Amino acid sequence: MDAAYIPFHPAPRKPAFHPPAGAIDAHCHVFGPAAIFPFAPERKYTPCDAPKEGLFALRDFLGLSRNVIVQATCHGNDNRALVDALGASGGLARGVASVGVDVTDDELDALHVAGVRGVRFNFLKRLVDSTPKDVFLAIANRIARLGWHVVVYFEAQDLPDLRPFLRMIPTPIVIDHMGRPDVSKGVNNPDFQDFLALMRSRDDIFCKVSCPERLSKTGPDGYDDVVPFARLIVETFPARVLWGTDWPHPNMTTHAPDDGALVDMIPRIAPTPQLQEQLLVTNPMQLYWPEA
Ligand code: 0GY
Repeated sequence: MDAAYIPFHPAPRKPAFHPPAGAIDAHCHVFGPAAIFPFAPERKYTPCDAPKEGLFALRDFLGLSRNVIVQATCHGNDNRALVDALGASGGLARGVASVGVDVTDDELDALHVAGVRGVRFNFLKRLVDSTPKDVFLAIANRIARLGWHVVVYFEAQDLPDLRPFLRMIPTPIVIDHMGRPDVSKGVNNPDFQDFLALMRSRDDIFCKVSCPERLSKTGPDGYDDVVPFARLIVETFPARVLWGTDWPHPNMTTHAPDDGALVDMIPRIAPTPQLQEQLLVTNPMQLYWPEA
């Protein structure tokens, strides 16, 4: 583990909010254990182990039912820890993988059988070396036959450059962490208005209203400055929002968020039972368990 790395919260509180039956944590990770699933040599950070047993115990403790496990950059394109967790989940987890353009159709088919339903394209320079957009597009075109989607992680200032690329993606798109707005600027700032325009530009773009702990300047436990952003997205696009814990919260520099406090934000960003059902059950089921 890196010297300054902050491990996940050791004892989150029991949330006061009871998620609806079947609620899905649609953004979380598994790390290692490194002794079995080594981190990638090209990684930009080395986290603490955060194996599947911890993730599944947290799911149950928080009153959640299923997980969408997203391949994190510290494991590169080696999806073995992810596939192992999916296999151990008893059908209660689905995955988003990272693959290179050299992945074979047989490898993609095997990932599908394991429970993978998407690939992630990461544009954060502090997390990955950059990949040319035509390589990402080639991958997107390869996975379209499987009915998968593309998960994209970028920051607000990168959106103008990414817009033509996003227009060309032939599958549904899921955007991580609301496109990382600068929440100190308020919801009317041009960057966030651009993000909303992107959401309006296609009816198959989904948004994770996740990661208040990364975006907030006012901080825990309420992360009050993030609420107006998440709530506006939920109320404007109720059929295209997802929620996730982001456990085990890699690369936090200030604090380890209390996952119970994150669950207790849900009724503030999705204030009605119907919005909560869409956010936590209907929408992620449509993307990850469409057959159910
Ligand atoms: C997140 C956020 C981060 C890390 C990764 O794949 C990753 O390593 O996504 C981050 O550092 O902002 O979604 O886990």
